[in-house]
Amino acid sequence: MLTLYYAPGTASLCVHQFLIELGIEHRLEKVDTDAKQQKSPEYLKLNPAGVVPTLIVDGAPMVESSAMLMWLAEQDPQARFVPGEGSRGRRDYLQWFLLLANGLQPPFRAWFYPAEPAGEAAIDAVKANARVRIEAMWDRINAHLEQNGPYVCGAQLTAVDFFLFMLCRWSRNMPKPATEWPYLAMFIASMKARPSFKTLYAREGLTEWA
Ligand SMILES: N[C@@H](CCC(=O)N[C@@H](CS)C(=O)NCC(=O)O)C(=O)O
Repeated sequence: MLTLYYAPGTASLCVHQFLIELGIEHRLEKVDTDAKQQKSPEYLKLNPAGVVPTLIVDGAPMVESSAMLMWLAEQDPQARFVPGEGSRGRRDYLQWFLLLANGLQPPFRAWFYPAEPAGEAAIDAVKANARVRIEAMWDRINAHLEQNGPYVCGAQLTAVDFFLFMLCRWSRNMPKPATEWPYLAMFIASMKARPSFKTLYAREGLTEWA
C-alpha cells in the first residue's frame, strides 16, 4: 500500500486530494513540521531535501509532488486524469506541469521562506519579487483558461489541475489572491465543488478557504 508523508495544507495537499479522487488505498503519516520532523535524520533518509511530501511506493521513497501526480495518474486503469497520447491536451498537460513546477511553485517558496535566498536583510525585496512573479503567472494562466479552459487541458479535468488548485490555495492570504482573476476564480469554484475537496479538508483538519 502507498504511504503519504504529509503536513496539512502543504505541497502534500494535491497528492492527498488526488489519491482520494482516484480512490487509491493509502496510509497517511503526518509530519510535524512545527517540530521540524522533516529535518530529522530518519525523514532525511526518505527525502534528502527535508520537505513534504514523500510518497512511499513498494518500500521506496518518491519525492516532488508534481511527479507524484503524474505517476498516480498513470496508475489509474481508466486513465481518467491524463490526456491521450498525441493529443493537444497532452501537450498542454506536459507544458503546464513543467511551467507550474518550475515557474510558479518556486516563487511561492520564496514568498513563504523569504530568508532562504539571501538572508533576513533581503526579505522585503525577495517577497516583492515573488509577488510580481506569482501575479504574472496568474495573468498567464487566466488568459490560458479563458482561451482553452475551463481546465488546464480544456474540457478534461487532469492531474495538473490538482497541482494548480493547490497553488491557487497558497495565494489565499496574499494581497492579490488567485480568486481575483475571473477564469481562475471559476476554476477554483469548480475544484472546490468536488467531493474529494470536502474529504481532504476533513482529513487534514482544514477550514480556511473552504
Ligand atoms: N517541490 C517540492 C516542494 C516541497 C516543499 O517545499 N514543501 C514545503 C511545504 S509546502 C516544506 O516541506 N517545507 C518545510 C521545510 O522546508 O522545512 C514538492 O512539490 O514536493
